[in-house]
Order: sequence, then structure tokens, then C-alpha cells
Amino acid sequence: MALSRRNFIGLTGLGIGLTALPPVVSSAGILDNTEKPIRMPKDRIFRSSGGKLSLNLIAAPGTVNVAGARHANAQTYNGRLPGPMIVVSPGDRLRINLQNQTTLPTNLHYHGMHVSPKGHQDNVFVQIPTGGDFDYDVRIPKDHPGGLYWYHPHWHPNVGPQVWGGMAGLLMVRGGAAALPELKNVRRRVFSLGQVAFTPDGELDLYGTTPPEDQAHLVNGQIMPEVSMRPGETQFWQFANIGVNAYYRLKLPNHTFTVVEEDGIKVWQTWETDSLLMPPGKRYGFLVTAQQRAGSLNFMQAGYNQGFDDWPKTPLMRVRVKGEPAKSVTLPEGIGDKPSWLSGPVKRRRVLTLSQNVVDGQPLFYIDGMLYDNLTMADVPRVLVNSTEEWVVRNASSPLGGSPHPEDHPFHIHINGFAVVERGDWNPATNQVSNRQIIVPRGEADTENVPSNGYIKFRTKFADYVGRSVYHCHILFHEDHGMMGVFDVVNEDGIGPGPGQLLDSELHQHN
Ligand SMILES: [Cu+2]
Repeated sequence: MALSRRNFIGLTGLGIGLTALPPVVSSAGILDNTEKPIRMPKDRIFRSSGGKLSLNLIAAPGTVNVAGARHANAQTYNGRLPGPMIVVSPGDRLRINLQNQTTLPTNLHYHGMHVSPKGHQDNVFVQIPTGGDFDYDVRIPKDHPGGLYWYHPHWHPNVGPQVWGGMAGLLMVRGGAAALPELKNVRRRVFSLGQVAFTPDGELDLYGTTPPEDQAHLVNGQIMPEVSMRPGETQFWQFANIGVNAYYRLKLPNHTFTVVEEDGIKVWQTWETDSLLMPPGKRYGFLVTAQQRAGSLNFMQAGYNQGFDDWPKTPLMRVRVKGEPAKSVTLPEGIGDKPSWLSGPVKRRRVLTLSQNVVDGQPLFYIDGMLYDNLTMADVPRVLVNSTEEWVVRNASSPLGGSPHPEDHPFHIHINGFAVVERGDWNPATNQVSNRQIIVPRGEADTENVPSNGYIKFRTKFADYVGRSVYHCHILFHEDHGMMGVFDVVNEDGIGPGPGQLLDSELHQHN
């Protein structure tokens, strides 16, 4: 049976209900129209100074302007789509008062950040009810990697509709690849990639029922903006996919990208490629050197078939090459040190299996055969703090594995990144592995695509922080419909969770 997109519309029985939105309380949409140069107005960026940053985020319904048309049912931070950009330094104290003026509970996740998962920090078990607020107080460690991160709500099971409405923003940590001496005089640009879709009534589609070919893609909140480069000029571009489920395969025709940063962390070995696949949640920073002749070309979504969604080829941004020729920049291949835990002892090996099914007409998504909503504390793996583990994540989402159709899943884990050391094909019917590739990692990731009938093997160190957090598929519909698990980082005495962490009785509080 083919699972049609229409099946997904009748899922409001899970408590998803944005039908009764309160009146518009914010109308500060600032989306520019086509053909305008990219710019970030000052009030869209909050920057730390003197070791701290305090800001207010108001999550509220708002009106935004997309390509000249106004849409009243956006769900925004401070009336912006995407939300304001936050810029901090390692060692900073980041304080955010988040007010919830939406009709659903919400909270905040600092995607990719290596900070505590407890209390008022990157604690996804916080629930801020409608009309409530919460004071986040995030202590960014002094040795935190510099690079591009992002923030978005993480309140299960309604992450998808909130991010569809616009609740997501960039979070930049100073330093990292951007601080390489060779890049001192290199022009740097920061981009968010996101999706927008409209219902027949012209409202924003908050449930993703619009097929990929009818969606629009926003670069820094703009449709088809323009950037300029001088002939031969090298620029440093940092991209974050802050969309809901789109896979972007980035390509600039006749150009290559030299990757210097992945998921917020400077790679230790640069690499060159003519396209970059970015599943939801993914970030890359790369150098691109413009062609020598003046002209205009399209920076492309080259297209990707994820299995359920086939993302068509489409231009994302215009690149205009003009002006005085510039000297290009070259970097050494090695720009950092690999982490010592990569070759150290492995404390524990685990295997996670992703799968899906349709039950009573409803698509459900599982890890190890379990839905997030049905987890008990007995299902929560315990991990020793500062130990290195090796995990295999394999994808049974295909007819071979009993699923209705093949589908990729982007695996994401909170608090600590990982390095992929092996990948290959896996047959869920016979449990046979084939096309095994040993990978020499060039950098770390926090989000990695796991193809249908494929697997990845990675190493990760559960460094510094005890407490509970989650791993999940970053296609938000899949996360909202079950594909998320909890892990518990404990100290030698087996103690981990503290105040504000998920408790046994609270596991099912949202049901
Ligand atoms: Cu998924």
C-alpha cells in the first residue's frame, strides 16, 4: 500500500491543534522580496559582550510577509521568520527569558551545543505552558567549539508545527574555522535554509501537507536572494538547514566547496566536494572561490529523493560575479587535531534500529520497536560520563523491514557530537551487511543521514555533563510521531538526573 500524503492530515488526534489561534499580537515580519541583496538588520542579531548575553524571546503567532503576501498564522520568535540570530563566545553565560504566547506548550533546544542538559540549560523536558515563561541560563564552556548552531522548540509531540510556523533561529559561537588566520580577510556569509508552504486559503501550512514541489525555500528568510562575489574571490559560507523535513543538496555549477566546518565544529581535515547533502538540522561551513569571469549563476538545491519526499532541483539564491578580480585563498588540508577519544578505548557498543509502520491509518516511527510515548525508564540506556561508546544506527524503513516504503532518517543526538567510522548497506530481512566502508573521519557531526536499508557506525564521547537527553530523527514529523529515545548520562555512582530532569512519573505527562 502506498502511503499518501493525505494520510498524514488526519493526525490531529495526537493533540495537535492550532485551529483556535489567539488574535495576532505581533506583526513584525521582515521578509524581503526577490532580487534583493541579503542583509541582516541590526535588530535581528543579539550579540554577547563582556561574557554574557541576556535577551527576551517571545514565541507568538504573528503575521509575516513572504514574497509580497502577508500570512497571519506564522508562529514566530519576536515576530521574525526565522527568529533572531544569537551570537555568543565560548565561556559566555546566555540568559534567555522565553515567553510562550502560542496555543501549545513549548521550550527551547540549543541544537548541537555542548552544554548541560539539566535544569535551566539545554533541558528538552521543560514544558512552558501557554501564557507561561521560563528563564534559560546556559553556561557555555570555555572550550566550546566555535561555529554555527541553531535553536528551536523541542516540546514533544508538537515540534513540527512550531518550526513550520517559523520558530527557529541561528546561534553562532565565535571562533572555530572563522578564526583561522588564512580567513582573516575572507568575506564571511551566514545562511539559514528553511521551508515555507501555504494552504489553499493562503495561510502558512503548519502540518507539512504540501508536497515538496509546491513548497518554497527561504535563504535567511528570503526567496531567491542575491549575493555578490568578485571574480576569483574566495568567500567563507556557513549554512544551517533549519527546515522541518527538507533535504538540500547544495551545488554551485562549475564550482567546488572546501569544507572547513561541520555541525558547528572545525574539521581536522578539510575536504573538497562539488555538492553537499544537508538533511534537516545539518550545518556546513565551506570556502567557495568564484569563477574568473563576471556573470550570474544560481546556487542550487540539486535535488534529493529521501524516499517519502522527493525534493526537486530548484534554485535557492543568485550569485552575481562582478567587480575587480580578487586573489583566491588556499588553506592547508589539516586545520585541527582529531579528538583523542576517537582512537581511545570503547566502553560500550550499542545498536539502534529505526523503523516505521502504519497502524490504523496512522504512520508511526520507532527506535528499537518503541515509540517515544511508550518509553519507560527501563528503556532508557545509561551511559557513563566521559566514556567513549560506539553506536550502530541502522534503518529498517523499507518494505524489506516491513515498512510501507523506503525512507531515509537523519539521526541527531543532543549534547555531544560523534564521528562516523563506518557505513554500509544493511538488509533488515536477513540482517546481512554489504558494501561496508570504513571511514577515516575528517570531523565531527551531530546530525547524520541514515539511508533506507543502510547503517552508520559512530564513536562519541559523553563528555563533561551528566543528565538525561534525547536522540531522534530530525524529520520533525517522525520525531513527533515516535522516533525519539532518551539516554541518561550518569557518574560513577550512577547518579545523573537532577532537578528539572525527566522523572519516571513525568515520562507520559503530555498524554
Ligand atoms: Cu525520520
